[in-house]
This record gives sequence, structure tokens and C-alpha cells, in this order.
Amino acid sequence: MTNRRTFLKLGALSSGALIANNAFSHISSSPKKVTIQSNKPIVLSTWNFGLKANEAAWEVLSKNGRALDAVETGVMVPEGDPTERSVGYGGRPDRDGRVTLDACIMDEQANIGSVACLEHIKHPISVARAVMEKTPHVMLVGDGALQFALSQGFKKENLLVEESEKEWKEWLKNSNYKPIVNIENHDTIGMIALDANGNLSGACTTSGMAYKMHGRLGDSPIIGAGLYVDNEIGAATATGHGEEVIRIAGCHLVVELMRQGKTPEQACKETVARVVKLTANRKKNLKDIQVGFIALNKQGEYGAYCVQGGFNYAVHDSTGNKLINSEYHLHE
Ligand code: SD4
Repeated sequence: MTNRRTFLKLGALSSGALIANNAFSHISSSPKKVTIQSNKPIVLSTWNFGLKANEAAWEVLSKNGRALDAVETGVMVPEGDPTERSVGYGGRPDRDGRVTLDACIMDEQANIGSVACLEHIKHPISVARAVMEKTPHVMLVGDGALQFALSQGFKKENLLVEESEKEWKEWLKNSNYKPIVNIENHDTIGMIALDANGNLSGACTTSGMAYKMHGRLGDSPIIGAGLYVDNEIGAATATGHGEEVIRIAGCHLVVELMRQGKTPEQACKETVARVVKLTANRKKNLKDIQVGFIALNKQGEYGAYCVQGGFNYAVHDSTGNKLINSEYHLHE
């Protein structure tokens, strides 16, 4: 039987782990049930700021907390950080100078909540959770989302920090909307976790593409696009150009591919291949596009894949918290 230490070693070698619950030995004539421990708890999240976010999530997970609480707590870290220009407070505004936030959350029972184009509220993920837990709906947008947030006691604040306002005013000089790959325009935090009880949850939150049209939504608040969780299979979340993720219903696809037996990395890779194919069919330039997925399965195996190099993600399990460079498609 694989003990915990051997398992961790194997896990480290395979960037994830190789676990088959209820696998049967083929050596003995009378099959013996072998239960191999899965890698839990574990949390992963997109980009560098995932490291700090994971620490906060780990506080919850390491005390046997719920994955749902862990992912909400985790993504609140960059949401509340004014120096992070792409999430929550401090996020870059739309082309009209308005900071509009998108977020969604999903738990192990397929409960979902989402807010989109929400202004003035520092922690959209908590409003998304309130939509999930306190309304008969799953998604609120714009003024309706704001009214709901205020009714729940969230505080109305100015989210446009001086730096972001200065950059926006610079941008206004040319007003050219051309998101630069991996730079400033797309750093959503998506976080997925498996708790000690074996339950999965996910959260995704962003200020979206900088200088977008007012009212534009990306993938991040859309369940199935920017985030998906199936407690029998696994979870996935996305970052990058939301239009491309929505086009392929990205995170739902990643989870379905894991259901068909793909590892998390294979599932992310095949999903990126779909983006690549549609981009070619539509005669668009792949070099202008970045999309990245991270995925986690029920056994605590994880992986990622993206279109272009430069995307990284943070993983925290019992061995510690580390940043990993994602594998990518476009090699020059
Ligand atoms: C969007 N996917 O609004 C988001 C942007 C992002 O990292 O930052 N992704 O399209």
C-alpha cells in the first residue's frame, strides 16, 4: 500500500499525484481492494498573487474547513489589495473610468452565485456568495447587484485608486483597446480547492479587461466558462481573454474531459487546443490571445495549460505553497 510519504514523492514527480480510489491489485488471484490516499486538502489559484491567496485559503483548509470558505477567503486577499490592478479594489477601470467587477462561486452541491458589472463593492466574491445563499437566483448584474449588496450590508466605496486613474487618463490619449498578452490586462484570480472531507469548490473574481466597453462581461462571472465544479469529478477555472473562454464554455469542457478520464493537465491542454482551432478557423492571430486553465480532480491531482508562455499558478498542499509555470501551446 502506498504510504503518505511515497505518495507525496510520487506526487512531486508527476506534478499532481497518481491515485486510483478503490483500485484492485492484479497480482493476487483474489482481488484485494487497495485504497490509496488522495492528495487533500489542496488549493490552487491563478498567477503570482495566488501564493498569498493560497496562504489565506490554507488557513481554512488546514483546520478541516470547507473548500467553499477557503476559496472565498483566499480570493478576498487580492480583491482587497489596492496594488493589484486587475482584481477588486484597485482594479483598472473600463473605458469610461468605471471600475466594474465580475465574480462567481460554486460549491460541492452545485450551488452557484454570480455578480457581474458590479461597481463600488470591494469584495464581489462575497456578494456572489450572498446571491447563492440568500436569493432564489444565481446571477445579478449592474445596479441590481449593487442594490442587493447594499441591502446585505456591504459598504459602498470608491474602488478607483489614484494609480489606476492616472493610467486610464494616459490610455484615454489614444483610447486604443488592444489587450497586451500577459501584461496588465488579464490577471483574474481563479481558485479551486479540495478540502479534507473530499469536497470541491471554486471562486473566480476580476475587474475584467482594462478599458473594456462599459457593460462588457468576460468569462469570470459565468459558471461553465470562467469556473466549473463537479464534486464527482473535479474543478477548473480560467484566466485570459474572456471572449475566447466563453466561446468554448471552457471550464465546463475541462471538467467534462476529466470525466472522460483525462488528467487535469491533459484536459486543460485539449481545451486550449479547442481555442487554438477556433482561432485559426476564425482567421484570428493566436499571438494576440492568451487563455489559461487550471484544473484539480477529485483525487487532488492538478495541472494547467495555456496558449502562450508566461502564465503561472500557485499550489498549496501539505508539502507547502509553490508557484508553477504552466505548460503552453505556442512555442515560437
Ligand atoms: C475577462 N478573463 O474579463 C477575464 C480577464 C482576466 O485573467 O483577467 N483574466 O475576460
